[in-house]
This record gives sequence, structure tokens and C-alpha cells, in this order.
Amino acid sequence: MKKQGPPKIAIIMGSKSDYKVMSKALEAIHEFGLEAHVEIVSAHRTPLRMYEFATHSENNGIKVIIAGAGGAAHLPGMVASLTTLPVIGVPVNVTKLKGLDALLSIVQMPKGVPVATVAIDNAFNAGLLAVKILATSDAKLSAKLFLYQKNQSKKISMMNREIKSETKKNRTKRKT
Ligand code: C2R
Repeated sequence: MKKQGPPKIAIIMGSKSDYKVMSKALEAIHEFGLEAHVEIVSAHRTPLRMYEFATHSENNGIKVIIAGAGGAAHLPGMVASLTTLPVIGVPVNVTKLKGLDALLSIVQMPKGVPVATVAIDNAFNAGLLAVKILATSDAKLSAKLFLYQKNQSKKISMMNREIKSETKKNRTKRKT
């Protein structure tokens, strides 16, 4: 098998307690035969480690960063302010506010410091988006994404056939 070299995607999270949610990003990335660098980094609890991570990631071969955090989720925005790499934020549902706090902390970035934000706990989409970003300069990856999307539309066609046959069955049941 061809060697891949160092991972181009980094997945970081504020705490180990985010891993259950954030592992879905890894799942999406693995579906495309890619690997990711995974690390716990916190803007609040380990600011210097976060600075080191963000300022060195480009030199370490990273092309896109996925950052997940719950509550006062400053990690994605702070990392975005320290690097020119694209950052995808994942709001994690961990508090009594059910992820709305994290969503607003991540999505409401000031002009000039964008963070691409996915839905609460939807780390899978973050993984997929990271793959799409890499695919803009990788024809093989782009072809894999095309097949993935084609497969999804096949699944919907199947669901439509199932729904049609179920409604038909119900109609005949009502008539008899
Ligand atoms: P613990 O379970 O460790 O108490 O963490 C984490 O992402 C986690 O969801 C609770 C929550 O705190 C979040 N956290 C942040 C940051 N660091 C940790 N939001 C940060 O720097 O933004």
C-alpha cells in the first residue's frame, strides 16, 4: 500500500470528555482512507499548548483543523486567530444549555476570523468537510467524494421506492 505521509487533518478537542462526539470526525476521515492527528488542547486550560499547536500545525504538514469544544467553546476561534489554516468548529453538547452555548461561542466569530461551524455534535460532517477541503487539490479524493455522494442519492431513491410501496399498501388496506 502507498505510504500516506504525515496526516493533513488535525482533530483537536478541549477535553477527553469530547472524544465520544469527536471520534465521528475520525470515522468520516477513515471512510476515505485518510488519517488524522488527534490531540487534546484547551484554550482555557492549556493556552500555551494551544499556541504551540496552532502556530506549528502548518509547518507540521496540517492543511485543515477540526476543533471541538463544549460550553464556553473558545478553542476553535482562538486557534483560527493564530493560523492561516481553515478551522472547522464542532459545538459539543456537554452542559445544561445542550450545546447552544458552544454553538454560539463558535459560530458568532467577529469579522476577519472565520470558523466554519457544523451542527451541535455533528463531528462527522466536520470530518467530511475536511476531506472536501483536501479534495480541492486531490483528484483521487475528489473522485471518492463523488462516489460517496452518488451512493447517498441512491439511498434516497431506495427510500422513495419504499415509501411509495408502503403508501400504496396502506391505500389498498383502507379500500378493503
Ligand atoms: P471537562 O469534561 O474536562 O470538564 O470539559 C471541553 O471542550 C468540554 O466540552 C468540559 C468541557 O469544557 C470544554 N473546554 C472548552 C475549552 N477547553 C475545554 N470549551 C476551550 O478552550 O474552549
